[in-house]
Amino acid sequence: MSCSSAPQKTEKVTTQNSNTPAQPESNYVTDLRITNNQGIKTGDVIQLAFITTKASFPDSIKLAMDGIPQLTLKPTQNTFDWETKKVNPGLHNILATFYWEYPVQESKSLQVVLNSDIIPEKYTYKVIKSWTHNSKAYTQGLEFSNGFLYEGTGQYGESMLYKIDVTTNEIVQSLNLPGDVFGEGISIFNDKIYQLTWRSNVGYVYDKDDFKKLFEFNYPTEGWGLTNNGKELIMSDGSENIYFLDPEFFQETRRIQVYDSNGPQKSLNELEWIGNEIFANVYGSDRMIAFDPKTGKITKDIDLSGLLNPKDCKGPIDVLNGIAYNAPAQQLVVTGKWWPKFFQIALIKR
Ligand SMILES: [Ca+2]
Repeated sequence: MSCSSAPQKTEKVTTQNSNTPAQPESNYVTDLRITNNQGIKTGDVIQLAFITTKASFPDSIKLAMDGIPQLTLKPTQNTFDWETKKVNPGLHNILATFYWEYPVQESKSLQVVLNSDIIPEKYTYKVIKSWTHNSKAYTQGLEFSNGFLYEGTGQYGESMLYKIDVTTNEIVQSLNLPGDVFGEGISIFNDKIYQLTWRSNVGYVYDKDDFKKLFEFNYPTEGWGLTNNGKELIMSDGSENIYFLDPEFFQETRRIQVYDSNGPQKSLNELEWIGNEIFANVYGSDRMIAFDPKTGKITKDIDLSGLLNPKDCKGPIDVLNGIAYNAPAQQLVVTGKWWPKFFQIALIKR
């Protein structure tokens, strides 16, 4: 076995360590730009051009995206191409390092937005059945566990967590949140219930059986939707970002940016892991989307408009929010904030 068969580490480009001698920095590159910077999709070629004050070209150029090396080339002209095959969609930071006669070098940074190369499939729905939902529930989180439906609600002074026996539609366990927090998404993992709050940067972990609070955790963003994949908690914050979090210490392990072929999908709200995809409500709309948890590329665009019949709406109604999937029974249930009904639906491809 040769030395070269040792596993290769992913090399991160880091800023220079103060213990290593500084490389002489040059200032020859006056411009570096992307010349096709409109609607670039993952897998497309990015065309770059640079201008220098020197008559010769640099010995080499190395490109890194978000700290990960991507490309090394020996330029023979002031333009070059970069294929973006394995990169996820989203806003990325590019660092280009130009190497002149050793050890002279200089770096230039710029940003690029890559849209998804997938056009989402369009879906509509049919209602399998509907039943009463608490029209005072400002639904923020919805999840099945062992056939029970758990709901987390929002509003200051009114936020709750409760457990519904779906055979009787009765609340069998409930908890009021402190009056100064606005409850958000919930998810159940390892017999614990996790519940986010909107702008308090605090989340709660409860014992699933008795709703006893076990501990609190903190996070730097707003809290919106929450789900899990059996290993990680997965959180939205109202932007296009989805954060994967270690459930023990609630540290971010990675993130994706949710994009379709036209750009970012912001306002991602309640979440649900279904199969190998994450489903999400889009805040303020009747749309639900599904996206690939590895890449953030949107795969399904689901139009849920028309679910509520106006004659069912006796009080105030807010937006569609709340997705729960009962995997053993293959039941997909949705509702909305202050909606009078739950709906079990089936998705229909258009
Ligand atoms: Ca959910």
